Amino acid sequence: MRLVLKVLATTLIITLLFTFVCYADNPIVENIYTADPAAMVYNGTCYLYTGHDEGSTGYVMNNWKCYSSTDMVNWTDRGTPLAVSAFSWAKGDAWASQVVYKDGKFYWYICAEHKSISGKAIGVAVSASPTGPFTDALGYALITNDMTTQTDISWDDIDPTVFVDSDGQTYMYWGNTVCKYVKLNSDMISYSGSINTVTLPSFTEAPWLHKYGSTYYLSYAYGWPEQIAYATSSSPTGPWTYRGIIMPATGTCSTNHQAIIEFNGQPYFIYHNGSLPAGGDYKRSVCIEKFNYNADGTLPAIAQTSTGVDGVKNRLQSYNFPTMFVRHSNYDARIDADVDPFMDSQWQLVPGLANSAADYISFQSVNYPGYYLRHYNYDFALEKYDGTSNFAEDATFKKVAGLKDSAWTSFQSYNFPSRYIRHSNYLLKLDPISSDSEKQDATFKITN
Ligand code: FUB
Repeated sequence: MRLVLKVLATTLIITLLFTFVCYADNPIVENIYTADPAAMVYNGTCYLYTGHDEGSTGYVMNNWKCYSSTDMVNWTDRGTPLAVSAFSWAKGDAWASQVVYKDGKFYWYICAEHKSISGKAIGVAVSASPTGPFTDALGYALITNDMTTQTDISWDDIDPTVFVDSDGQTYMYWGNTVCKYVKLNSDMISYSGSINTVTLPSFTEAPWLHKYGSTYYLSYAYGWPEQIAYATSSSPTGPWTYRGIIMPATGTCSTNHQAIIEFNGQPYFIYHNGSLPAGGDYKRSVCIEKFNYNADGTLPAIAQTSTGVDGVKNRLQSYNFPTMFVRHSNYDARIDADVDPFMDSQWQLVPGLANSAADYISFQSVNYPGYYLRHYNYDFALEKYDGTSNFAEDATFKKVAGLKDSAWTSFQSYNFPSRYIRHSNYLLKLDPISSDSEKQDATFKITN
């Protein structure tokens, strides 16, 4: 009996692990909500530092997380090396942060709510290791709200990004509504000169400074809901030339926050969205995309995907209209030829949301991560998974031999097993299937 219980417990654990860890390539962390990524490459390893969303209706953020990887696909949880409680002057709001390496030490620049000076403030912790332990390097905040008077808001001193240039000079940019910067001293915990400001179109927050070749890139969250835009310069202090939007906003959360790095010669764009089940504005998740610079050094448009760095994208080809593929279109679902954008017809086939046993699958949209194909009144829609069992059942299908041709595939509803996915007048429906033409309409090929 004990053994049976043990086997059952092990099976349950494996099932849970499979459900929460294995199937989705984005987001990269699925057991908690993570936000505001920053990343650093040190000694052949990429270290990813994130915020930790614990709220539902507002930001509840008490600590920062660390993950590491040597291939950008498999990530090791390095725990919680830093919390707001490490800063005696801070009282909450572990907002965006960044870690950089300089002269044998790791410096973690954070923002948090100040206990006695109204508003957000920037502090710095230090460690001899990228994974900590980190301790407050100053015992007080480096930047407080009373030092900056360009705007009346109390949350303008947030989102520090720190860049160590090849000559060793270090720069810190930060801000909300107004983008500011200082030159840090070589001790990394003080700065020289005055606080400068930079004018960027529709600057909201989340600056990130990096260099590629001899060009400096200042990317940032633009407008609201936030898109990610960037500017370039031949100097780390500007003047900056605005270059446009890199990543559009998506429906899963209003903020975005990027980190742009290169690892083993491959550039990566790291950001957050609300694509986990029940995810949203205060339950965000860190995701990663590969990209390549354009030949002229400009950044390409980068789409958010569910498949991330190495996930498999599939298409569903119609049996009787073989030039047509299942696509989403205005949150509806249909078959179409010449799908534009192509990604509207790409699906990530993941274990069924209601049942992850073999052959049960769900269809996650590749370019609308977190959105799944579900039936509703026997019609189909592309909707954000809200974590409910009702949604999960409507979005789960059993892969069976094609009803018209057993070399192809048909998809049987999980909660209405007498019905199958079919197209009818090019629209997807969930119908009982009996006639030969219905069998053809309900038969598909899973292709690339
Ligand atoms: O996570 C709290 C705040 O939301 C960050 O500091 C901003 O960049 C935005 O992502």
